[in-house]
Amino acid sequence: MQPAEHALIAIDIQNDFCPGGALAVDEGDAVVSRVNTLMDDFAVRVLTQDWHPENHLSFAANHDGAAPFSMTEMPYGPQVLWPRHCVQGTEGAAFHRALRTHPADLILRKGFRPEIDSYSAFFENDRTTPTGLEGYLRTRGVTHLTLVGLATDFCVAYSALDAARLGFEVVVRMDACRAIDLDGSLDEALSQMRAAGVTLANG
Ligand code: VGL
Ligand code: ZN
Repeated sequence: MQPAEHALIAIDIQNDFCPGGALAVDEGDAVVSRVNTLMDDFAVRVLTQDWHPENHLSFAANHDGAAPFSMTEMPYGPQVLWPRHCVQGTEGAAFHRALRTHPADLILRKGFRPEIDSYSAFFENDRTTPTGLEGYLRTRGVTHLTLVGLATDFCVAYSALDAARLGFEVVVRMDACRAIDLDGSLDEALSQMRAAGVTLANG
């Protein structure tokens, strides 16, 4: 059992990021059993859910003629245009059916504003609009985070980098994460996390 100030944050283990989903991550479902086991080791457990409205501007379909996985410029910087995924209330947005959700203390939803994407569990993609998670964790006395889930190179990495910047001690359990790996995004995310002092662990 981890000490009381250590939290487990499981990022976006949802059907659309698992095989057969709209934005499937290779072996995304392979993280489920590891996360289910890890949950018993932590006193504080948070699950996040990517949770987009139909008209979300991260969807290629909401930009005339744009192809999925192409890039666009948003007021807050470059943004990948994704296939439509994790639409609020759909089966794709639901947690993987084998994920143990009952032990979670908090389920945090993000990406619900149509005009701004939110990879990180802490800030939206402008890197300044807070989700509220920092306050939740601090008021519970949490100082150490273990991050798991999908996808290593997007929502997990952005969350880890923000958490490190906020002063949390951060471990990413690589064996309980899987990546999208779009144009070298995984290598880039790994080097950014290492440079930020995030510990990349394997079991
Ligand atoms: C994610 C792309 C778009 C993720 C979410 O959970 O990593 N990636 N939305
Ligand atoms: Zn998304």
